[in-house]
Amino acid sequence: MKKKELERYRNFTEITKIRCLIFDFDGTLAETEEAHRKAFNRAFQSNKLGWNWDQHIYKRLLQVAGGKERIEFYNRSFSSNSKQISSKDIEEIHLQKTKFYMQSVSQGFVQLRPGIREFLEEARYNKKKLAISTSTSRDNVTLLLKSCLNENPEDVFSFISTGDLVKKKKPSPDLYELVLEEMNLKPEECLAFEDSRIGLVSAKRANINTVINPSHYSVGDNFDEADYLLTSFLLEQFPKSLRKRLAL
Ligand code: XBP
Ligand code: MG
Repeated sequence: MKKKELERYRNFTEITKIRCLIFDFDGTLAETEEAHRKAFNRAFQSNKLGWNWDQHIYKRLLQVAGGKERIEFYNRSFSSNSKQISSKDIEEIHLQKTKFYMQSVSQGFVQLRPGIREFLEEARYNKKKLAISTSTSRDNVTLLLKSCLNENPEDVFSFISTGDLVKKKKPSPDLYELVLEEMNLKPEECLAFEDSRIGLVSAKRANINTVINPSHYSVGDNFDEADYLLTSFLLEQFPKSLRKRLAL
């Protein structure tokens, strides 16, 4: 796109009214990845795999979206041929991991990130539509939101795009494109909120302007293409340009 056209496009997207805020889930709405990591390790232990993902390796593995895909990647890349496990085993181990993760959510070990609850309330009060775009499963989203928001997720989010609904997870744009399609929205009418590089790339490939607020595991990632960079979801700490864009 020529410089002039890009300028015109940028100005156009800047003036289009934001109708929908699309939130990533893990790492954005809530700091979930430490609970996921511990659940993976519990599942590896109960299957006597001899695997243990510490925080260092897990930061690298989070470049692979999807728990099952992450186990497959680790199995292919780090375990010797003799110790490689079958895709049936991976399926079973991921189911066990999800059970352990859901236990920790039910016990209250995972909470919304500071400011998220108030941000969602303010956005709804100002008649913004809300949506979710996440590589995790619908069950994981439902359980956490029910326990943290005490509301049915469907009453808060108009559409919840989850990993089980698309062929390609992040950084492919599929999860975000599904939100646009299902809610009949144009990319310039939306803002995406993400915590990771693969999430940023996914939203940008769907031509959606993206706000990044790094999470515990994504601090230091490359967010060059982000339209806004936050260090907090507390509204009073949003840059003025973002509050103006959101009309909040
Ligand atoms: C984060 C993910 C998920 C979780 C693990 O998704 O990539 O895979 O790490 O959950 P997002 P599952 O940041 O897009 O919300 O094991 O259920 O995949
Ligand atoms: Mg995320």
